[in-house]
Amino acid sequence: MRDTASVLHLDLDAFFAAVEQRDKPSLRGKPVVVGGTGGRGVVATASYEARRFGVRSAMSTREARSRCPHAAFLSGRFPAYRAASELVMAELRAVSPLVEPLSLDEAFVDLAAAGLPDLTLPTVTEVAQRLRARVAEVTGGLTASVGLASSKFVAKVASELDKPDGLTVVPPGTEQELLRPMPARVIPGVGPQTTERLRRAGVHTVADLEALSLDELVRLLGKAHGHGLHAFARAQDDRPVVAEREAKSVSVEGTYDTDLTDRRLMEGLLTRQAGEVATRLRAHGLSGRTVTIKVRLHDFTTLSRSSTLPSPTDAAGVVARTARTLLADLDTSGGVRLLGVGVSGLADWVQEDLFADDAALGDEAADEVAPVDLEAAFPRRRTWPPGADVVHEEHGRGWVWGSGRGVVTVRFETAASPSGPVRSFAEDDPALQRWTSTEPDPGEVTTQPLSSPT
Ligand code: TTP
Ligand code: MG
Ligand code: MG
Repeated sequence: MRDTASVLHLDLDAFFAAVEQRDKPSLRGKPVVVGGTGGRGVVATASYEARRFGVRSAMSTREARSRCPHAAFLSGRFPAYRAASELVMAELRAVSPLVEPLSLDEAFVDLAAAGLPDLTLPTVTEVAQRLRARVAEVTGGLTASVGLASSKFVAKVASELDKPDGLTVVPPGTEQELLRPMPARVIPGVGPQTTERLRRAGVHTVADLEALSLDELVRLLGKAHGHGLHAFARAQDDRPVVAEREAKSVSVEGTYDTDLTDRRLMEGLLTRQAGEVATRLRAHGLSGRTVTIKVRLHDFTTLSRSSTLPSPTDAAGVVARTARTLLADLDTSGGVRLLGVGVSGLADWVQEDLFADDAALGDEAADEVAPVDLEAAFPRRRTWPPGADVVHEEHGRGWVWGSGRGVVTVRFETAASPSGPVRSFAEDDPALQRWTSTEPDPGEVTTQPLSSPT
């Protein structure tokens, strides 16, 4: 832990929903829910107006609709979120070379590496306020909340305290005072399981945790976890801000006594392994963008292939499908002795299946997964998902307000226009087209070989 409040944590407010409100003037100040809009869809995020009705991330969209029926339910525009994220990260890197992104909307910045004249509270506070203003400026009005503290742990806790659009500075020396009344789950690595185990031991707050001896904690939670929690409970955290996060991954593999030759069997095994990987990801509250398969052939040649998804996933189905697609490209006719699936590029937030209504794979990639009935299992992307950008020959740019029964309703407005009018068209009206920026489509999957045969 340092003696200056020079670790900055920034997190955008209601990120996906805020981007939607920026680009759809009629939704500003209104409840907006972004996520899967189909029957089994899950909420990715909700605007603060919708949160007032109890709508939360990871809630089923069905539940969200019943709590806030008048909200706009949008299916999400990943390219727009990625573009906004890139602008924000560039602003952070202009402040300090040491920036550690945690997800699209969140990063640590080490102000000790920023070349500031000093690291006193007034200096770092001013840097943080200027940064918040710059973020709003370059993104066209997105707000960010910031925490400043002497460690990553406390900076991250602090950025949550005055959300949205807030700044919390924790003066060095006051960390424990701040943490003690908080629930134990604010500590990194204390997920639902640990929280439950601690609860049964009568531990609810950080102060309760601090009262346990190292021995007691190790007995309760094991050596590594126990030591970690003992330190965190005392606000001790020396983790450095690292610009390139090490490539963490979660993987499962199996070696087989007899060489596998049946393609369907291999696909079945990969599917089961993908399920185990997804379970582990969920257990740690993680998600990742890169799916890798490892295949060792009868002659011990080891191949790995990976594919990067447009957004992080912890969904068994998405991992399994991607793994099977990767397998389809390999010649395994001579037999296989080892198979494995891994997910890397991990983010510490869960991208619930935001695009659950759309096929997560591009059509081309999906076509390669031969043995299952694809159309039934993963229907192709709908043409007019709510919230999608469109352009009409006569009326110009707008977004899909709703569709069904052969009719698409569009609101004609953009970030730069006033709130615009609504008009309906036939679904197959050639004058109406999906509008895409130069960014790749959310359905796109890029495939690149990780390594050649070894
Ligand atoms: P968060 O920063 O956790 O949430 P938020 O920015 O929407 O709201 P807050 O003001 O509380 O920070 O996540 C950033 C984005 O990540 C969020 O806008 C949508 C996406 N996300 C999911 O897709 N699934 C999830 O379960 C969560 C938590 C976030
Ligand atoms: Mg956020
Ligand atoms: Mg975040």
